[in-house]
Amino acid sequence: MAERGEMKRILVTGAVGQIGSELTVALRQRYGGENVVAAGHRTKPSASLCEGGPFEYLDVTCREALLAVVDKYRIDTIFHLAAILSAVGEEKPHLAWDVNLHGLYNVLEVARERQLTRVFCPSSIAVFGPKTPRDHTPQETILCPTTMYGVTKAAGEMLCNYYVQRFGVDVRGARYPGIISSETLPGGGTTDYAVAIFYEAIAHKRYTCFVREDTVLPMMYMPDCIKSAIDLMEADFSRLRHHADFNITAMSFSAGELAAEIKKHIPEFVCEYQPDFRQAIADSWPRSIDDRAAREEWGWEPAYDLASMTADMIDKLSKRHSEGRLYPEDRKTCG
Ligand code: AKB
Repeated sequence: MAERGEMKRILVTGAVGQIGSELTVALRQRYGGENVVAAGHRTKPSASLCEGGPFEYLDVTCREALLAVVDKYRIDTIFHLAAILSAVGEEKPHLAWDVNLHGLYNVLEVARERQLTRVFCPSSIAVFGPKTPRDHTPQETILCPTTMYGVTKAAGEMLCNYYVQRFGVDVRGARYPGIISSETLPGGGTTDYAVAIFYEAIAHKRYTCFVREDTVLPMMYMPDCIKSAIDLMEADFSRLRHHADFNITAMSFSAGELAAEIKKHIPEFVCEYQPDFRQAIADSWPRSIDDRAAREEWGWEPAYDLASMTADMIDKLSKRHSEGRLYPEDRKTCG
């Protein structure tokens, strides 16, 4: 394995998405605005994303376009976040296959050809399926996903690990649970209810949840998600026994427990439950995760639990609501 360089010029694909919009800001604070190129596909970026550093429109399924951006900015590190999530993936399985696997293959090939320093590609709890133990799901266990998103993420992990072993490309990634965030809404996942519930509780004091009240899933608050991505990417390679498939979690709760926690802050809040097709997806995923490998190999430790995450979400969204800019579409976009 070649000596490992530093991350100096970073490209973030999917930078307009839920994780990308906040990770780009954090990376720019750490590595300098000009050194972090944000790339989005179709959605208009926020003004702050464009103003903080370079922005490019990029379709990751087009390798020439990706290569052109990598060469233009002399990129040495890619945080590859562009992906189709689980619920949209069930509605558009062919698109999920194309974006999630063809896009990743392009990123890995460009990384191999241009000898990039490092690649980050998030995986998901969606790699697991109904045959996987659902409580404290072990690091090494059955991967038999039943969604197209899960199929692409499981195959993607294996492809990344192959590039590590076969070509010496330093690819890293973790199996993220549902991510709860206050800045950008998630787009088309099964765990989206855990974000939507906050917006609706604040705007309308009511929410109709699309999974059952007793549905338990692993979750993580965005500040922990950002910290995990940066910590994993800055970890000493020689300590890593895993690469693109770390189990990772912060908390587990049912939809009913989340509603009850929100009610502590907004007593009038009422939550109803009308499960739809996403219930079957949620039922195929773990309830809780054993993330000891991540803790041991790169020091993973979350800061937020259900109570502290809920208090912070309500505080942030209430302030924005009082200023008339609760939803992302109420905020300024780029030219
Ligand atoms: C989804 O619900 O599809 C994602 C995920 C768990 O990867 N949030």
